Amino acid sequence: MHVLQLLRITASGPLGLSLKHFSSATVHSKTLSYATSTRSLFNYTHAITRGIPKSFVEHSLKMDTSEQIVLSRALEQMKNYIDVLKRCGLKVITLPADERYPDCLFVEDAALVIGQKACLTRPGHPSRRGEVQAIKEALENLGIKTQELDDPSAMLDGGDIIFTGQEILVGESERSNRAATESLQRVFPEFPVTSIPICGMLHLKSVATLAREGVITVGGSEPSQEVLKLLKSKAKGQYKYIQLSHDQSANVVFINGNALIKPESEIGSSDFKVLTTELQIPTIPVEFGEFYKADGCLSCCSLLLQVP
Ligand code: CIR
Repeated sequence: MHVLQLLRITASGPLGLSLKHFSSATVHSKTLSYATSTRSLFNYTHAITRGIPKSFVEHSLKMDTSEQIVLSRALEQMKNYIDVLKRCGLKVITLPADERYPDCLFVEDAALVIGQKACLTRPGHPSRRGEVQAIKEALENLGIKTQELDDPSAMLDGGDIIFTGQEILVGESERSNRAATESLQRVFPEFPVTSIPICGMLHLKSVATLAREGVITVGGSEPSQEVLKLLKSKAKGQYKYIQLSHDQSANVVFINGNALIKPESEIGSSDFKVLTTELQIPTIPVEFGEFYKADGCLSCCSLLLQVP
């Protein structure tokens, strides 16, 4: 019964994948029962993205400033990213760029959306706080209710949040703090909110994501291995963990039965092979090198929504 449900969804997916594509997959039974019970939480209809301001090139926040961003390439990569979102069946709403906010294209950081409820964040870096208003308006225009963090000392970036369907994992980082975790728990009392203290990376999602139902990918650096230990000991749900060599390979976007991953040219053949074989769902490589220069991961440029 579970197998049939999973196959049927995939077979009728927007990419027109065949049953054959899936028939050889061996899916762990725990993962499978989880997949069927939380499936609807990861079926999206819309995505919000945002244009790239010219100020992104010189003024976006960067941990390493040695590599120059090429705007024309970034524009091309964003166009391709949006095309892929559309191929996954999403209607894409692209908000205009705002020159005052060089990092405004990283819309994931401004809200956590689950079903028809959104929690607006309070980005940890002051230069990013003004980005949230446009996201609030866009969400409300789509009929999604927004709530704010109720503690003025809370700091939160969406890049620190992994929603697994079973719980909300929050990286306690330089951008997100314990007050935010506690406040987020009050906004989403229906899910446990679990705090994961991290260091040595920008966001939790810089090194770990939910790559499909019940499966978390994790990077290979030493700080990522610490994250893996904490996830294993603190997360309340049961997950299969896929370990990769490079941190950036671990940021996967799970959309309507597909996994957006980085291409072999950006993550190397070994991680690419692991992702394309072990995830056991269709994988779509998306070039993202220009955004990585400003610490952007694949997930950061879209907010995925279920619009009724
Ligand atoms: C920043 O430092 O805030 C941006 N340059 C990068 C944000 C990336 N956000 C994400 O991956 N969720």
